[in-house]
Amino acid sequence: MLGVSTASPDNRPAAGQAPNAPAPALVKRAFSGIQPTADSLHLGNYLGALKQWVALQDDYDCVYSVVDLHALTVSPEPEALRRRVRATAAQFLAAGVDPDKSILFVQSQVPQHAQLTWLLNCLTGFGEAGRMTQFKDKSTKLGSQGVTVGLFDYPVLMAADILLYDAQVVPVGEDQRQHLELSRTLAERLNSRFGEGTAQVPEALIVKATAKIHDLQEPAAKMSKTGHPAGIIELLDPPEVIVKRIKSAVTDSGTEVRWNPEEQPGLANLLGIYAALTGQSVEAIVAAYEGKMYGHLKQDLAQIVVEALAPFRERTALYLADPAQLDAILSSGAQRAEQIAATVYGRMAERFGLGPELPPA
Ligand code: AQP
Repeated sequence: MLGVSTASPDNRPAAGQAPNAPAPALVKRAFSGIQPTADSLHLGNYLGALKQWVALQDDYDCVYSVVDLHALTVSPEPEALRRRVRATAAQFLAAGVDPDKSILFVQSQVPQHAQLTWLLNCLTGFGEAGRMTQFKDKSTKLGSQGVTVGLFDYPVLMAADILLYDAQVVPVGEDQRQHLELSRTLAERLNSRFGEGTAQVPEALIVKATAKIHDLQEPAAKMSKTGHPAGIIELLDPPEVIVKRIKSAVTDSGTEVRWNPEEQPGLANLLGIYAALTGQSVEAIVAAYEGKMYGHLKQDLAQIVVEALAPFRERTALYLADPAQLDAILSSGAQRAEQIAATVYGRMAERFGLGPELPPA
């Protein structure tokens, strides 16, 4: 926990506050999660989400989760899921998530996520959930035989993740905007049905420049764990793979380096990655490559990515070499997360009429 807050660490009301209301915190809370659906995260996950997570830690009370219940929607092998939970947590830590500042935990270790999902299911319209574009895209790819109720319900579980921590901000990439809107709608619905203060209405924190890192082979699509393998840069890729992927990235027609996302989306994607990793503006990069060819830019960018990811790979390996320490960090994080989640779930469940009534506020 960071800075000064009127809320106790578990967000219980301070003395003199109504027992059945969210505690007003001076320090805003951020929540986000990433699915353990691959052994390595990719550059889109890092630039779109994880980088913001790390930056928020100094100003926000941060809660970050390896969302393994979400990963069940792609039917992983049990052993692969266990391995990826640890690998994903190790990558959060290697990227700079600090367990002394932030709560870092595995979603399935806090039972209130599944419990609150049920309550929210009973407030979510079937048509409303069916309009989620990610569900439509994924279910089209899977075909009717492969689509589960879990995949359909994914955005409701995500709303539960966020509302359980009274989160004000949710750092995510552009692809999660619609899901975030549903979380906001459900929070507002809880407040209008059961009274203001039942739920905190969250805001998406989406950084425009890195909101959508594109697939290197298919620049119209987002870089994705389930995309074309040659279109992804995995954070744990060895240097030779990174160099090969960047050199073979699709860069549209033409040879000059310029910023034109509509006509040259492949090149614009490389410029965006370059800018995000070096902190330079796109204009400065374009000016520096005046008179040079795409090949020069790709060669330099490959070096920049290799150098940026080398220490990350080393730190991840160190965390993975000590699974007992990793498990201890996650177990302590789960205890801290559950303290908050139990209080918020209790408040919401009571308003639904579950369990004994609390004394009036
Ligand atoms: N290409 C991207 N650009 C920017 N942000 C991205 N994110 C994902 N891809 C990009 C952000 O990363 C976080 C973690 O996402 P997730 O693992 O929970 O699920 P996802 O969005 O489905 O990620 P993937 O890797 O792209 O997986 P699949 O293949 O399943 O679609 C989120 O904040 C997301 O916005």
